[in-house]
Amino acid sequence: MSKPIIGITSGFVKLTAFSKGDYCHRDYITSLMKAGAVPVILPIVPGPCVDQYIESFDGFVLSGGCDVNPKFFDQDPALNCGEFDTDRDEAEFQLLRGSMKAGKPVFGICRGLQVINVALGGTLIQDIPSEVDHPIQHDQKVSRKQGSHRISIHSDTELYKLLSSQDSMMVNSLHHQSIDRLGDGLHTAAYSSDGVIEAVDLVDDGLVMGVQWHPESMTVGGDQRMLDLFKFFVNTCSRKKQANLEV
Ligand SMILES: [Mn+2]
Repeated sequence: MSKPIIGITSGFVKLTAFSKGDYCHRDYITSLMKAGAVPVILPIVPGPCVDQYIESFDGFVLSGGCDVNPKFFDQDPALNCGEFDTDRDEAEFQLLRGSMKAGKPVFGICRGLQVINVALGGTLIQDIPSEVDHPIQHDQKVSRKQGSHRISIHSDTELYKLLSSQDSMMVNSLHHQSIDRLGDGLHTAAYSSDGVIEAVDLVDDGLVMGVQWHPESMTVGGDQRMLDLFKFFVNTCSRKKQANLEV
């Protein structure tokens, strides 16, 4: 069977007055290819394009990027909320909900995890340093290829199983927002020592998972367990693709 084709969402960036466009960090591409998929970067525009993406691709990575507009969880922007892109928020909510309906796997990374949570009715901590008691450093100063803080992993999760029953590990950390109240059907798969939720999966599903760290950069840094995470996702996409062909 041919390799699964995975769409990766992008962010809109302005480089100069003459250069602006749709951006996706190369590490997502490299990791998905290493895991056996064909990656495609998706320009993120709300509307009919997204529905066509869902029909055409075998799974989706919701990538990292700017903050989520707090209006989507009924809050005004806190003083330390960063820039947001409302069009991207809406397009990614549409992509997630449509993929769930169509049974296409979704892997949310960093902002992607937060998008999944808000799309399912959850709320976010808009700025960890000002809203969490005794926060650890979630905006690490070392290379994004290496882990900087520890997470604890719940033993009743896919994450625990696919990491060979490890109950803790080191992850990198490049975020200042995180999940506050969980969205419908989500449960916590991992958390850091200050109580910040670092991974979720969708109860009784196995098709939606999200992590707050950046496994794509640790994979490129040579971390085998992070590559296993991508292989798990890509294998899930292959399995679903096969099942859809047989229908
Ligand atoms: Mn973190």
